[in-house]
Amino acid sequence: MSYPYAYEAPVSQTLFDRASAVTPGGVNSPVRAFRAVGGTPRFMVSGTGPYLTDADGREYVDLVCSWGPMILGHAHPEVIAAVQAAVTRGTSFGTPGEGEVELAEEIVARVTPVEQVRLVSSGTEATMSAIRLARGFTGRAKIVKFAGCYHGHVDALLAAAGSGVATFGLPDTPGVTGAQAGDTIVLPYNDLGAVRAAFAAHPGEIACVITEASPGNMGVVPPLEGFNAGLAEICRSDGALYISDEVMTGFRVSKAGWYGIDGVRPDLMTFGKVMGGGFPAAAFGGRADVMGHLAPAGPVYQAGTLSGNPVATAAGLAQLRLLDDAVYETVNAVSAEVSGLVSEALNKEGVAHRLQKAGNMFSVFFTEEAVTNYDEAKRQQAFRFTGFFHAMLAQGVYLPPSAYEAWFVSSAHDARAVERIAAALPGAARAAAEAAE
Ligand code: KE4
Repeated sequence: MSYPYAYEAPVSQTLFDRASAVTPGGVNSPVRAFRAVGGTPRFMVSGTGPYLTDADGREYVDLVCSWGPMILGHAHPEVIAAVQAAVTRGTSFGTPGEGEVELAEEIVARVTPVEQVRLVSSGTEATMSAIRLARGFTGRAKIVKFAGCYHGHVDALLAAAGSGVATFGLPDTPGVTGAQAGDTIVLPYNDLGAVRAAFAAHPGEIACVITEASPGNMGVVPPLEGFNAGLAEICRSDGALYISDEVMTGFRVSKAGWYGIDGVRPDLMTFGKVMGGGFPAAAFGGRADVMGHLAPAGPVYQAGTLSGNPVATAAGLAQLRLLDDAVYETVNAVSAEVSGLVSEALNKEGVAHRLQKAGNMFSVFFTEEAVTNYDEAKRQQAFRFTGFFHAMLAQGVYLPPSAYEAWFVSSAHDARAVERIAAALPGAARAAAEAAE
């Protein structure tokens, strides 16, 4: 099948060769390197609305949206204007500023469990700080996370499951020591029995459970009915803190993130992506009595040179203030339309798949079984995603370059963009059908 774009991307390849000479793997974040799907990572030069344009001058409909932040589409004029106004007043003062107060007030107003919030510069900082705060508040060392959930590159959270259900984590990457992973218990997702067993094995010793509010980092694997509520109850009865990581879902799946969907009240929450409007801004927050333990109010140290940066907070505030009910209705509708088209195309080619959604986030697993945890996710025929990905890329649709990521749309994905996606799907579904391991 001939496609509008050749497989080769010569200018991106030249840039990738240059990047690889000075940056490990040629990228500043591993998933961008296309290692899971092969081929040349596309070096993007601009974005507007639902579109990205790469260094070879090729335009794509973007279904990554910078891994979630660009919910209004790229270069939204009102976000750009807010940034332009802020940047002309200076870029960083290292002092408190009104913008960070306004952004904090916006988060507190939207998400009821957040009584106090601290701004940071990345989701990793947010989860790292929340874990430290939970340990400092409870005086306990152990933490629970779930296999397949990603919370940023925090040492204690880069742990793989130990040998048994309630045994301690093993380092999941070189550089993380046994001591750093040794207090982390890694459990199967969506398994409250395993959580109860871990707490029974370590009563009064677990500082917190951290979970993605609705996981998107193993592909989209929503919590089963009652799972998050069960976590909150188990934590409450043992005196541990329930941390809901909403870096991906926060302000994306509703005005109040996943909390706005399931209403389960965490003790602490983490945010990022959408709240930064495309700039490095993230946050963690929750119960005032817990947050009050943070320096300088309390003894748990946490800090950041660019925390609450005036330009980043201007971008985040501008974006959040534009995210009204109408925008969420649009994003939800576009997501439903696109995901429906994907499934329809794969069904026409007889490709076994599970389309899984969490609000307006979705992803495709090439398997017939429902995917409720990471082991089940890994049983999919991921080689079919590779063929599907490259067929879409060659037709001008940019998917996440991994079968284990969420797909994202924006309110800027209009009928023309959806038509472009629909036109590319038959060829991609055929490529998935014809793919061989
Ligand atoms: P950052 O440190 O990348 O800002 O956030 C870490 C993080 C924390 N929690 C959740 C639920 C997340 O999804 C993330 C980051 N997500 C990935 C996408 N799977 C970011 C993309 C990347 O690593 O390049």
